[in-house]
Formats: sequence, structure tokens, C-alpha cells
Amino acid sequence: MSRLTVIVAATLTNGIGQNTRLPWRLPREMAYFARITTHAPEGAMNAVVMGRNTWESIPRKFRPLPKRVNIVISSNKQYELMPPDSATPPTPVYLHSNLDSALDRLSHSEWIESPIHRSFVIGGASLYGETLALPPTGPFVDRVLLTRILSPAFEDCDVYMPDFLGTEEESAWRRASHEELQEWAGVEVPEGIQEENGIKYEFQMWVR
Ligand code: FOL
Repeated sequence: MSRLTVIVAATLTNGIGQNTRLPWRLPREMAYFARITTHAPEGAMNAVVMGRNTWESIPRKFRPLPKRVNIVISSNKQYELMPPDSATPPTPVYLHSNLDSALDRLSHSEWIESPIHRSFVIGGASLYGETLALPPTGPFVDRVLLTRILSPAFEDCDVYMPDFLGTEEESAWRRASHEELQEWAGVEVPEGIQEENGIKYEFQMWVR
């Protein structure tokens, strides 16, 4: 397990959050996130790796994200993932104090109760930055599933993902075709500009 996929929804200026939440409500976009991150061959599961703020931003009833191995990173060693008396769901969830130790677990399949198919980095801003900067000598990000929010501009965002694309001329990233995205995803991905609640967006895949 040495490749990671970043999945993110971001505006044209890379806004991803506002007031500890997503800036928009896009049920079909969220369904895409759930479908892609869940889809795995029989007998395997995908992993979703997230920072503590992202974990807390997921509605209680949806966390840990079902049918996926959840890995949460928090440098606070006293951090409690769930109220101590809450019913323990069958979904595996691990707490790690840093990215390296989380990646260590992913590379040791015997430390996880289910074979891992794919690993997704699901945010937030600081984990996106840290994972996109990993050197290719170890586990690194070779793919970004970017849902580009085209309009409106959502100028009130207070969290931004790092600009991984840079300028077109010097970018190491190539935008894959919709066919490639569809093929890789293995599930239905709508093509072209989507619109929900007056918000326009597009499902993109970038590879390096
Ligand atoms: N990537 C994309 N493309 N869209 C996102 O909204 C997104 N969100 C995060 C990371 N990458 C993303 C982080 N935030 C849930 C909530 C917030 C969240 C991620 C996931 C969540 O509740 N997911 C449920 C689906 C719930 C529903 O159907 O409404 C899940 O099962 O995945």
C-alpha cells in the first residue's frame, strides 16, 4: 500500500470549509463521495484518513464512516474519538498521533482487521497539505479526486486547501479524462457540469 488518493470538494480559489463545516449542501456530491470511498471488491474495504477537525465535522450519525476503515489523526494523545459509553459500531476506527504512524498502519495489513483496497485522504486543510508534500519514496499521493465548485464563488470560506496544481506550465499534475475517472472509480460518475441548489460543480480527477 503505497499510493494515496486525496478526495476534496473545493472552490476555484480552493475554499473547502466555513465555520467548521462544508460551505455548501450538495446531497448528490456527498453521495459521490460516499460511493467512491466505499466501493471496494468483495472481502476488502477502503481506508479514509482524516484529521481531527474533519472527524468532528462529520455528523455523529455518520461517523465512523460506515463500511470504511476510519483513521483519525490527532496529536492530542488524550483525545477521545467517541463518548466512552457510546455503542461501539462494527466499523473499524483507529486513532493515530501523526501521519507517519497512520501510514505505518496502512502498510501493515496484519494490523487491520480487513484487507485494504484503496486509501483516501479526506481532509482537512493541514492533512491535505501534509500528504500532498510526501516524497515519492514512500506512500504518496498520486491522484486527486477534485470536485471543483465553479459557482457561486463562496467568498466567505475560512479554510482553504493548498494549491496543489500550481501554474499550468509547471504543474506535475495532469487532468485525466472522464473515461479514466469512470474506469478508475468503478462506479457511475456523472460527466460535465452538475447543478444542485443553484451550485455548479464538476467531478475531476488529477494524476501525477
Ligand atoms: N470530498 C468531496 N468530493 N466532497 C465532500 O463533501 C468531502 N467532504 C469531506 C472530504 N472530502 C470530500 C469531509 N467532510 C461526511 C460529512 C462531511 C465530510 C465527509 C463525509 C459524511 O457524512 N459522509 C457520509 C454520507 C452522508 C450522506 O449521505 O449525507 C458517508 O457515508 O460518506
